[in-house]
Amino acid sequence: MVGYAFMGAAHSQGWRTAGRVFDLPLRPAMAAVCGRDGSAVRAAADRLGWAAAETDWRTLIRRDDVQLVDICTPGDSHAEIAIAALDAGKHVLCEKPLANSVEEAEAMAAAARRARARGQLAMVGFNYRRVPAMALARQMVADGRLGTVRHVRVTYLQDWLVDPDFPLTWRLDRAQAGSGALGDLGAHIVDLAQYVAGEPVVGVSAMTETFVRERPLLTGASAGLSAAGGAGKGPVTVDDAAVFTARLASGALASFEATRFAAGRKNALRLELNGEKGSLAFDLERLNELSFHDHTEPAASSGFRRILVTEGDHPYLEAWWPPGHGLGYEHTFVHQARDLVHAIATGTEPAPSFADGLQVQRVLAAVEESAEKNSAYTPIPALEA
Ligand code: SOE
Repeated sequence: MVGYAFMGAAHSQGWRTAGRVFDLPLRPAMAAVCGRDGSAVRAAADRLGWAAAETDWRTLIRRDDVQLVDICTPGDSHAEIAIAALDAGKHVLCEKPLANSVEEAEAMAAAARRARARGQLAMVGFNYRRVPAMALARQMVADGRLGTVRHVRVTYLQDWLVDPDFPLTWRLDRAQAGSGALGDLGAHIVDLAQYVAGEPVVGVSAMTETFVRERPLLTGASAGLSAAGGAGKGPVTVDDAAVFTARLASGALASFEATRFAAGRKNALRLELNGEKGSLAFDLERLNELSFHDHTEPAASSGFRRILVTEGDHPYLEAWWPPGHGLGYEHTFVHQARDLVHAIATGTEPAPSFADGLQVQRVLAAVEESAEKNSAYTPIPALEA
């Protein structure tokens, strides 16, 4: 693994746990973790359960005991590390968004295609696909329970930037993060909407905004989403919020909102789909539940009902707790590790692949282009076959 902060800790949890809960065809061994600061990375290795620590990712990807490289760094290093790791013969898991630009994502998808021919796999870490309720929602849509889907409505709301004195962390620097709420949160909801609806976004009309354009410079390190600022100020070079409407290939209309300015909303990802035969609704803050309205039932007795997604025959739940004993955020990373291990053992293309990550990157770029052109409708180029 490269990187060991918030996402590195979450992925480590996944690698530590997957083989202890699920019956896996291969057993992940946590060989080495890499970071630039020697003593900090050694401490992280001990804390997170990695056997060794490295301070140079180039050394890490050359290790004979490394077969899979998990990239949990800011977006500006994804392309270089992923392409080098694939070229060195390793499988790769890369945190979302795949890259900071479409050009980088194209180069990564091309490297993944070449590596696939040699039997290597590359996957993007869109972990919310691995919430059991989301996998169930996708199944229900695919099984026709909603009929033709007309609307997809998704919001991803956080509030850690409401305070204008929150400092300039790497997430607010375009050079490191690529974009702001758009790439960090918008990427998740674009992927999730497409995954659940089973249809790609084909065009967008967007607005983005940076509400606070200067912030205190960071003093010290930032942990998770918290950080301290000093006296001087610097420019925010990413969006604080992105709002966009979209068309899906099927003709459904979708709306997306990604913001770090929704006071009181900590990690509120909500999704609703409306179809001819029914609707589905989900709220990440109640992630063991899925609401379903069956519109084919008599109106007098129909309405949204709660499906408690904790049954042994719900996705991923065969190996967890008895019904009603729910799961949380961290389990999505366990499921991600499980799915990738299965893909590697069977040699099947993992989902989401780097090609899927590239397609999301094109949607993000189209959102930025549309916002620059006063919300002009901007089509998304289809993936080459
Ligand atoms: C910060 O906004 C963040 O940690 C994202 O980067 C993650 O992808 C998301 O899962 C939670 O919020």
